[in-house]
Amino acid sequence: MIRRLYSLVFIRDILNRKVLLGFKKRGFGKFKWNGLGGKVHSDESIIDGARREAKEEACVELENLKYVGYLEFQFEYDMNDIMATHVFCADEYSGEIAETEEIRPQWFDYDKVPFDKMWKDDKFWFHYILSNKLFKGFFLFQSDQETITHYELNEVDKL
Ligand code: 6U4
Ligand code: NA
Ligand code: NA
Repeated sequence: MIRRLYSLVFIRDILNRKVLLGFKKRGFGKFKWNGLGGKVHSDESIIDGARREAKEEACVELENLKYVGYLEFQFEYDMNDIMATHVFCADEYSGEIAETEEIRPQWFDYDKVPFDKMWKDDKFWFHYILSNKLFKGFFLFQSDQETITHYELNEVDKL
């Protein structure tokens, strides 16, 4: 079993109760709304990878990332591979959020998160993002990347 490291970052505007999502224009998860993020490179820490992806995908610089969740994704087309995804939140940023070749970023009200256009697991755990709770989960998808065959999800005290 190979666990590949990924980051997933949600920028929150706590005051206005909005969260930043990115519409993925290409690659894995194309045409879905999701957090920013991607593969962690072998020469960087997970948190540095999260920071780098936020900058590459939406042109934002993040200082204080909070580690909020750990999710494992597995797809039936390759049972040897697990996407070990470390989830972060950021409540401040510098620079100007901008669209890139990979991502079209947009703010969503907490109560208007477009779950029908996101990965199917997101509606299970997104409330943790909005309520500052730590979580761990595992989701097994069928090869269509749409159907969840099995999942486990828990709030945790520490990650
Ligand atoms: P490239 O284009 O190869 O450089 P990179 O940006 O490094 O890609 P990418 O975008 O393929 O990596 O990483 C996948 C992203 O999708 C990570 O942020 C993790 C996230 N992800 C994968 N499966 C997911 C799922 N089921 N639910 C979810 N996010 C998922 O919410
Ligand atoms: Na990415
Ligand atoms: Na990327």
